[in-house]
Amino acid sequence: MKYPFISAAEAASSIRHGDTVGIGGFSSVGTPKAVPAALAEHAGAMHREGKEFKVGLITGGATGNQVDSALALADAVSFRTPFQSNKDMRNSINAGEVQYFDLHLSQIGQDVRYGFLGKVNVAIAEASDITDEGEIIPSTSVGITPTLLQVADKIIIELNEAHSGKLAGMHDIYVPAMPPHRTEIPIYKVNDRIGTPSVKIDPSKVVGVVRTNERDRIAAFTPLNETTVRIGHNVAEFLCSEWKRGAIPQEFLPLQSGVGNIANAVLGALGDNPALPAFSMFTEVIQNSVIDLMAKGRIRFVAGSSLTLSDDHLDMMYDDIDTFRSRVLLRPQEITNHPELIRRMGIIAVNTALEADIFGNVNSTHVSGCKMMNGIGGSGDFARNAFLSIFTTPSTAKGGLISSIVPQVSHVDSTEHDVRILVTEQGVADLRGKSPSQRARCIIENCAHPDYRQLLWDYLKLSEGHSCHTPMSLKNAFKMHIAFAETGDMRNTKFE
Ligand code: 0RQ
Repeated sequence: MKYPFISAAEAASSIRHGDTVGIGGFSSVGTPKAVPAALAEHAGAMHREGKEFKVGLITGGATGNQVDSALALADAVSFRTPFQSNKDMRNSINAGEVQYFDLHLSQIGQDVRYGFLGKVNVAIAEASDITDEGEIIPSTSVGITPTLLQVADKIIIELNEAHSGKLAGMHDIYVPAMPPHRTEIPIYKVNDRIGTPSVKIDPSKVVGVVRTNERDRIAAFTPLNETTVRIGHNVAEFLCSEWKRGAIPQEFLPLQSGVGNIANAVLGALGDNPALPAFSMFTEVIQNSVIDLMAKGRIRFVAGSSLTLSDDHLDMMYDDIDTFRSRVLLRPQEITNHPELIRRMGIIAVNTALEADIFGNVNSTHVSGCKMMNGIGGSGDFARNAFLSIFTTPSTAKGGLISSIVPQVSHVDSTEHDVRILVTEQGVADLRGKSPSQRARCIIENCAHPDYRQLLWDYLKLSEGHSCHTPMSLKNAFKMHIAFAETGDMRNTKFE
């Protein structure tokens, strides 16, 4: 071993109050585990001595409990970017204790290299192996780890022996050059390899290597229900009819699928639809359903940034690793989500909305316009640049008290210009080539829940006819949200 072995506590003690710490990992996997926990303990000890201790936290995406819960509960984070999906971190963000900024996931790596977020003092990254030359083979995700290792002053490596010897050869590491010297990214097909299988680092920066032997703990998905099954079916039927009429090429196009329960259900429905040909995926997160569909021969190849798999699915892969190694590529999120590549290869993107308005603007992040849920993730990267950008949502939330179709979203993540198709369990709204008032009719008719349809027609009627392009009533646009805030039920809305 080229680098010294140290304990997690020794590693954590090299981190100072005020440091910006870059922690590797993506979509809750491939994140370091021992050092963040030790860092939380170190912060707690400093606080008990009456000393200040907070760090800025930059990650690739979601990091799981070992990082976000531990550090949020220890009150050890000053700022956080770009994506989280952890209850404790979410509470700290919404309480104003952590300054959080939400960014498209394709941008965070380059923002770090551009110096937009200041200096990164320490990078902590999980490796599955370290080569004899001292190069790092990442574990189950790549995220922005290559960038963090490149820019940080100090490097701490967690060598996770639970993955050692399994993942070598599955990574394709490529970091674009700095403008104005950047050239095209030479990926023309999903399975083109352009990078290296490991990350080269400067040995003089390495503080030490901490040994671990622990898998990531992936939360179980909520079982499919009637609503998610219907949404999946509607997406699959829509894509099938587009394919049959020749709007999607015969060999089909690569697919991106978002995170969460609904995305998992949609992918399952697409894969199991016998009318559709087997397809490839160009996505960020490789979820359980992808491995199931690969085993059935329905997905030919997948490129993503993380293997966000439960233990049984990771075992399935490890048991047949040679086959999977030839059909799975793990790349930095800057590449998996790159606008140039998404547009070039004609990706079909399917992401989830919290709410959508009758014009097709989508809110993926903020409950009632103010409370952060997770972050925009890669949904914006894909939605803007996709061949077809589809958003899905159940037509209601919280047992029908909330309509997910509203006159005006309370926060905008993907604009009406980026949303081509909206799907709920009620049906499909194809927004292509439609004006705002045509879109409003199409969405109310096809996507709104019957309990809310008349309310939305009423809104449209009183907003139209005062010589404007987009039928909108400033007085009434948020009345449904206000009714929920005041009475706990959007059905109590009274328009003026
Ligand atoms: O709350 O858990 O308390 O019941 O929101 O909703 O229906 O379980 O949906 O798990 O698929 O997540 C948009 C959050 C959906 C996710 C979002 C409440 C609802 C529930 C979750 P409870 P569901 P999902 C690429 C793509 C952004 C990032 C992204 C997400 C909870 O998909 O984070 O797209 N997307 N990345 O009850 C109030 C509403 C609501 C609502 C739902 N209108 N108002 N609450 N909920 N609608 C991948 C990456 O970026 C890595």
